[in-house]
Amino acid sequence: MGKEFKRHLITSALPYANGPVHIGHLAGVYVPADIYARFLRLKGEEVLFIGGSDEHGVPITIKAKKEGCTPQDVVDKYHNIIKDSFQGLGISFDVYSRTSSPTHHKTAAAFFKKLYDEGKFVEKESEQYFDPETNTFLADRYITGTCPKCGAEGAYGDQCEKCGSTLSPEELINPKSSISGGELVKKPTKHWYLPLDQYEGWLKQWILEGHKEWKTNVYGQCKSWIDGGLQPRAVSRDLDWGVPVPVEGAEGKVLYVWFDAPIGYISNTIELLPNEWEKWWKSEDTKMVHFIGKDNIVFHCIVFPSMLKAHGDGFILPENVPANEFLNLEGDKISTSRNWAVWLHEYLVDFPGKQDVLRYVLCANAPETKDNDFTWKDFQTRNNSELVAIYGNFVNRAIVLTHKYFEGKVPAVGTLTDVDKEVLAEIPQIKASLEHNLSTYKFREALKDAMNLARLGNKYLTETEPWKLAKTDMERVATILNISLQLCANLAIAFEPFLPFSSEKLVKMLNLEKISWSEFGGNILADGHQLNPAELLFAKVEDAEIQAQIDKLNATKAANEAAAAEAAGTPAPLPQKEECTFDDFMKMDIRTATVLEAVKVPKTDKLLQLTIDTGIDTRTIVSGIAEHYTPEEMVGKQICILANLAPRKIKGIESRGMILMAKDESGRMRFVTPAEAVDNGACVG
Ligand code: B3M
Ligand code: ZN
Repeated sequence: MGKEFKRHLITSALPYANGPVHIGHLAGVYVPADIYARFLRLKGEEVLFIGGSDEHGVPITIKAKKEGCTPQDVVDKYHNIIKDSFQGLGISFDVYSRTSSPTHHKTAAAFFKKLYDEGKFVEKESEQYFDPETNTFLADRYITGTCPKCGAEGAYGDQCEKCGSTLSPEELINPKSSISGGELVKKPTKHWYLPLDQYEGWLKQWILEGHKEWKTNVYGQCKSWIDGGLQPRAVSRDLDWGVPVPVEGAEGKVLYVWFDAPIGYISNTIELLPNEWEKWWKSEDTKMVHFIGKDNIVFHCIVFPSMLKAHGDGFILPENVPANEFLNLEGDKISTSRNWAVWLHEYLVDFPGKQDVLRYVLCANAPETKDNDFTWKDFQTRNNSELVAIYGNFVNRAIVLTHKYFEGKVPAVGTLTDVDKEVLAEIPQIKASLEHNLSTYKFREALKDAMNLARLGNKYLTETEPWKLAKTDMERVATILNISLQLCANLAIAFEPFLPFSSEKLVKMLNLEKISWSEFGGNILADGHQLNPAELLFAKVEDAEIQAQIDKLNATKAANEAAAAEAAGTPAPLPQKEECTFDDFMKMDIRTATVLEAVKVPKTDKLLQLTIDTGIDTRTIVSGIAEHYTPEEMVGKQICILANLAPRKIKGIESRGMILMAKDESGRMRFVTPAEAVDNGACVG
């Protein structure tokens, strides 16, 4: 399988610090990267796993404007939320820093300066939109106007959110500044461009010839970019938030966020290992792998490598970029702006101690080859019928029975039967498959392998039934439990990259010091080894927990629909009221009745005084429906009333009950009537 490397540099995309991390980020980038890093560490490899927040770029400045704070406040807030939640999920970064750090500013500026000094950039002046009121050039996002494609108002200079078209500010009809609301003028401004066209031949060689083994989605995107012809890319922007362009005459200009962010991988290495970072970045013995989502492919496969190549100085290039597709949520695209997401920091609060369940489900459903869907029902099923029923159940039975029959000491094996031998022979086979899949970034398949090992154990115990043999054949029981416990120890290793919290628990139960990949495949526990008491590895996820999450999403959906309807000028129905109990409902005496007489209440516009036959009596009800019905329209109508509403005096008239009316958001009111005539006094409910 190609070259042997001495060490592994693993990077994972630096999330923008303008919002928290959600399950889409996790499934696409951080869970697979962490699995890979943990696997290699378990194998005893030298590993460096780099993470950090991407704290520059226009979205952060927009967020700051919206929230009325500084960009620094925004990134401080989200950097901490993101960092803590990653830690909570066991993402095992060796360093998690940020691109607003002084080390990064210094590193990124020096990188730019070297390319600048060596004439690697092309300087170009172009006409850009300028807002005279705020005296600034505007980033595409700050320019709004009418969409040329669908005619929607409020389209951005880079995209119309209504029809999804990618736009350039030039295409917008009647472009305005979204900051001042004012007219824009065009003004010349100078920027530096990385001439990607000059790297085309080299990229062709390196990727299209040299990396045919890359995932088809990644290779395909690279090929279509390169075949389409590469253009010079601006690497600076007129903006006041970012790394200042470190050359004279560049006041008010910063490095383009996609120029500085990947350098963040280098800066974060320098921050952690100021004296040793070069061996990670400049040695052919280092294997670098970038974990990213599909929207970042061009930057990691084409732009950043071209930057590294331009820099010279022996920077290595990625050996692989196993980018993933996207994860959807309950059939809908995950969206930060629509709050359609499961946020990691909220999950950790809602499901304490269940980090591994999320890791498991996200890996099992990882969008490795196509977009995939996360549903809460699937989350529950995978937990209850896989983690609890197979893995957890097996481990629990093996350890509990050992305590029951052998005082928690690993019993020695006796004569092995064919069944025993078959089970033992399967362990190294599963290991080989697992190792192959992990090494080739097929994490879903790898997780299946690990689960197959648990299935093997579960099936073995179910078939051999040691609890029955305990009455007659203790030697056989000893053999079965020894083999089962060896399987448990192997499972702790096999699952460690995926489910580190559970492996740690299992290692404790098995009273092991440390586990390593090299032990995987054979006997790990010595005869007579003392186990600790059994604990449950996984707990069931109850229907109510799932319902609570679904309710939360439904509330989001309702809020989004209301906002969309409001924007479109059609008011949406009111959201559902607070829950009431069955008993609350049963207290209400709702019944059918017929209007006998109706008159307007004098000196009012809204009130009718109605005489009603309720089936149990004849009574007066005053109702605010005069704007919707004339007295004549009401007479003879069968209606529904709340009969036991406490009597109230309205305009001096005692009203006993209330007429049930349906009122829509436009304010129109209609009384509620049975579909067909029924006796007066029939109870509704
Ligand atoms: N912040 C984009 C993203 O989160 C970007 C990644 C930078 S990696 C150097 O999708
Ligand atoms: Zn549009």
